[in-house]
This record gives sequence, structure tokens and C-alpha cells, in this order.
Amino acid sequence: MRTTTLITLLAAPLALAACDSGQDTAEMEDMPMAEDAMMMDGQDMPMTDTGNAMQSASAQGTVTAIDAEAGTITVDHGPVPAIEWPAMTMAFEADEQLRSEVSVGEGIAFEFRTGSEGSVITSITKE
Ligand SMILES: [Cu+2]
Repeated sequence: MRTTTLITLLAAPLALAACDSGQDTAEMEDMPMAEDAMMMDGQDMPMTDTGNAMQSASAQGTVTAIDAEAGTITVDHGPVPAIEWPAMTMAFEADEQLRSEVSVGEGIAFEFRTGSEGSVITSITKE
């Protein structure tokens, strides 16, 4: 019985020590993460590991469709070097106000945000 008590008493400080070393490990794991974040700046692929980070960019294109139900404007847009996009036709989310400002076949310059959640037009300028 006494032996059990002794072990319990000894185990308490050991558990505390284990907690301390656990914290040390966590701190060490932060270091490579910081390096990864720095490397991300120079990387080619914005879609990789950016989480919910959004990037802003501007582009020019032609409106090919407006979908009120989906809340999108589809744009045949030119290349967007800032975020390494080729020219393509794609749907952007756009609020009702923006959707009402454009019509199919119209040339537009627009600003948008893009990230893992999709791409959202934030402003439109007619060409
Ligand atoms: Cu696109």
C-alpha cells in the first residue's frame, strides 16, 4: 500500500515535467511553420495551403452570363498575371447590385477576391 502511495507522489512531479516538455515541443513545431509561411510568398501556386486567405486582383473580360439564382456573373476574362491565372471563362459571385450593372456581351474591367471559398467580384468598371 505504501509503495502505491509513493509511486503516486512521484508520478505527480513527473507528470508536470512531461507537460513542460510538451510545451517545448510545441514551440519547436512553430519554427518550421514560420519557415513554411515565408516560403509561401515565393511560391507559384496560390491555391496551395492558403487556407481561407483571399487574394485581390483585377481583370478585364466579357460578360457571358448572369445567373440571378446562383448569384454569379460569368466572365470570359483575360490572363491575370498577379495571381497567375490564364485566360478563361468562369463564374464569379457577385451581389445583386453588381449583377444589375452589367449585361451579357458587355466588356468590363473588374476587381475581385479569390480564395478557397471561390471568387467574388467586388467592383466593376465598364470598358
Ligand atoms: Cu478565371
